[in-house]
Amino acid sequence: MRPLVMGVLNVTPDSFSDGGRYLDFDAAVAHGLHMVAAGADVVDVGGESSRPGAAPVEEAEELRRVVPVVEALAPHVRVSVDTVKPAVAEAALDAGATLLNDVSASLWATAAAADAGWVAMHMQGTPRTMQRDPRYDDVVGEVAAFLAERAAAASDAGVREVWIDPGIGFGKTVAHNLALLRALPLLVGTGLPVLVGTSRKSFLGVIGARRGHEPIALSDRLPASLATAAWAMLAGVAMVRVHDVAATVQAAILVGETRLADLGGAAPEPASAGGERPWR
Ligand code: HH2
Repeated sequence: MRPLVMGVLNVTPDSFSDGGRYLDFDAAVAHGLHMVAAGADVVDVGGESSRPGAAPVEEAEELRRVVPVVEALAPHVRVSVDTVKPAVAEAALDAGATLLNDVSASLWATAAAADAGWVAMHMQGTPRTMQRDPRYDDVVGEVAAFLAERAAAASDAGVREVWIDPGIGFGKTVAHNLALLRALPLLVGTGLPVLVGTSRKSFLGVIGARRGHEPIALSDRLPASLATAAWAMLAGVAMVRVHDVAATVQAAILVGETRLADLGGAAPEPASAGGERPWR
């Protein structure tokens, strides 16, 4: 069984990678369907950029961007909605989304009310200011404790499918991102399904550049994106969030086969006794 691939669909003018390309309804739906054809297990629809420095979007505008696209894609694929606004989350879940991707890790009550899955992502600060001077005493310990606390709150509130995500690039330096990637086995060890998004993020451009060379341009970060996705999947994460679906699905299939070979052909068991885990 291979790890899952979540395709990014930003219906925004200003997302850091695909901003402006899918703001139009027809272009957004076509790209969503293209990712489905390429093997995406989930399409993550967002109407507000969370890149560093991004300006907030009015609720009415975010609803206008997101809801029709969710409605059009939901018959074809599992749709998640990437929002921090309860009203947008409710409308998208009503329109057919079944997973709430919450970078604020605060909307679990909304997920519980709709009986939807919920992703708790860690972020230090807000998108507008988060990259100014992120600091931690112990980045891995603090992120893991935060996610465990939010996941427990969501479970107590009745959310039956809780995901955790360390929030690569959200209030983190290059060193913080690397420490969290190295520590993925620890998050996987909680028994909760882990989601990770490294795709095209700027730290890849810094680390992947050869000594003395300029950081790698956004359009050239596929190899580094695949390398980190493969590492995350080998570390046991259940899903990666990516822009380049076809290439990542190919990597996910290979990782899935490798995981099985490691175990002598036996399917991996969940780390905790949590009942059925449909995402595995
Ligand atoms: N990263 C981004 C947005 N949403 N959600 C989760 N769970 N994990 C992530 O790492 C994550 C996320 C940022 O990427 P993108 O959507 O491409 O850009 P923007 O926020 O500019 O729209």
